[in-house]
Amino acid sequence: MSGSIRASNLLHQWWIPSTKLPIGTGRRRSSRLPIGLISALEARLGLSLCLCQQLQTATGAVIDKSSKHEMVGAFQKLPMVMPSIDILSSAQRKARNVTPTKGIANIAKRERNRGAKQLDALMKELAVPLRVYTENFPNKRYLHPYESSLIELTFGEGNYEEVLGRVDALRKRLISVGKQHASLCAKSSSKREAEEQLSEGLKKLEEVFQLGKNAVDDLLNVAKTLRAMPVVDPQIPTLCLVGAPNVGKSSLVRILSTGKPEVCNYPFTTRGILMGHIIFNYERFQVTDTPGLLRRRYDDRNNLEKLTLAVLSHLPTAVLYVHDLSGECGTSPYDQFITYKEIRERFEDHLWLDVVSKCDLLEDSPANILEDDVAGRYKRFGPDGAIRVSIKNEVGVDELKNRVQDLLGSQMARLRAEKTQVES
Ligand SMILES: Nc1nc2c(ncn2[C@@H]2O[C@H](COP(=O)(O)OP(=O)(O)OP(=O)(O)O)[C@@H](O)[C@H]2O)c(=O)[nH]1
Ligand SMILES: [Mg+2]
Repeated sequence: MSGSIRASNLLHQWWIPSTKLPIGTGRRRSSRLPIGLISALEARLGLSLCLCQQLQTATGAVIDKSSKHEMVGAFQKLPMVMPSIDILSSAQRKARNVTPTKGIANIAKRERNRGAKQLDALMKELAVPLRVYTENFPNKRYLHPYESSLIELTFGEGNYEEVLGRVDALRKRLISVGKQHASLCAKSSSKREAEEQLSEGLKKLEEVFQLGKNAVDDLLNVAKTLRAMPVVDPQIPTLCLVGAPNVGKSSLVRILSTGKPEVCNYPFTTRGILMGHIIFNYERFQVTDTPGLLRRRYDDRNNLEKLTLAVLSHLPTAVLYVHDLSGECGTSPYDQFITYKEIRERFEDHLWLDVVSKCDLLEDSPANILEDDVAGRYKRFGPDGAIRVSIKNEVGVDELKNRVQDLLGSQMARLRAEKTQVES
């Protein structure tokens, strides 16, 4: 990240509410969006993410058997970063209050002593908080892979480390300049020279800090962003809604859980991982809504799509895969089929439930053509065993809830078995 500008732009983009998007409204019935338009939308939106935390859970253990429990939840333990302006003013105030060592009768000596001590104090007051930050912000290599992916997809590869590197470089420069000027002051031959050296040293330290202070403010923004990310407890069974953009994932999250993600008739309404909770028989489960997946190679996917894949890769979720066979969503059933096959194969070990959404639109849908191969059957019925749901007409909702409850029950049993295995 080249300095503060990139970081602050990034963080600013972050919160562009999707309601400001140029097309579509929730009331419009039809929006067949061609892939070209979807790409244009993406370009317009940038690849910024909006990670909203609707509900926080206690942090807990990790499914990855090689990881330690406390590895999840690192973002909630980040040190509080003070704005650079506050660090500077507090350091200057404290340094000014430093008095010479008692009992020095000689005026020149006393002034030398005072000057050197004040410069030393200013240097330390500026450098110590920076050391605390660089030592306590986690090294991405030791984070849980989910949190590590969040950092990478959020700030871009290497940018988190780059901000920390700039803070550390500032700390080192402050120490070097502070020591040099304190030493010059201590060597002054007169009271006047000591005063001049002190004033010169204070000015120089302030200059150095002013020059590098953006690094501290960037780190403050990084910390704010990371703390606001959703906390997922991998010990609690989690349902992850996956599917192409605009197929009705968020609508299903709204009826299944406490999560209230935005629902709109355009792709990539959901721009981050959203957490909700679902209670069955006094048992609490997590639900994550994710950004939609388009038919394309991994390298061509945007960071929103990669975020969805990171959840599936690194968290022990059961999948609720949503298919819109009406084509209303803007992605053709065939393209959904191709993406589905890829994701299903890639995450074959996940517990899984397929849902065909918007079934109120299916009867007269042009996608209802008879073809007898796998893709043809998919276009008519969705994957084998898929249940049909319409939020609009309230069809299949009870069955969906029952099947989700069963799925999460199985996920719970699986998590318990894995825990027992790890413990024994
Ligand atoms: N006719 C009909 N429309 C539905 C149904 N469920 C959802 N929709 C509409 O489909 C559109 C997209 O719904 P969302 O829930 O935002 O879809 P999404 O998959 O979360 O979309 P992204 O977050 O953009 O990926 C909205 O206009 C919904 O009102 C349904 O059962 N029937
Ligand atoms: Mg959504």
